[in-house]
Amino acid sequence: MATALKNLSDYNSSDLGDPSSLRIGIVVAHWNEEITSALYRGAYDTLVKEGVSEAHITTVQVPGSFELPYACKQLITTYAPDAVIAIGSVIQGETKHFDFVCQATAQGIMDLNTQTDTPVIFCVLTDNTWQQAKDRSGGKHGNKGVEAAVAAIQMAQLS
Ligand code: DLZ
Repeated sequence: MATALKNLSDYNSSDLGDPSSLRIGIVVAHWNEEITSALYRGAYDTLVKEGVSEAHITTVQVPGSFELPYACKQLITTYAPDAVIAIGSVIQGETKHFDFVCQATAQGIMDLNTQTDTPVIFCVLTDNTWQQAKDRSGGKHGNKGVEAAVAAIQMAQLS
């Protein structure tokens, strides 16, 4: 089973069932756009490769990761997706902003998972350096967007 692996980038397609009827929302933060666009591409391409119809994928862009929970909630209300993927990249700076943005984003997304019937996948990188973010968005540690798409397909089929 794919979830037995530490890295979902190594998933088996046969574990994913039939995703052809699933409706997936994606919310992507503009901040650190080079990283988030690579994550988005990894997620989108994986959804389509595994059989999700492009017509069933709705994408919304927000300014930064802090805005992800609000937009995910709006998407759940207006589009009624089977799962939502929240994509962001927070990179450590010289102030405490990193801690507040990471904490608020993670808590907001967790709240949606417990307070709505729609799974929201946490595809927010929280890195100390730009290189660490590059390594996880299509570099030597794979692409966490791919993993988020796999998680979304699996969680969407739980309900
Ligand atoms: C302000 C801010 C900072 C300092 N760093 C990041 C970051 O690394 N990644 C990210 O996604 N967003 C960052 N932001 C922006 C906040 O998420 C948010 O968009 C603004 O505070 C406006 O609410």
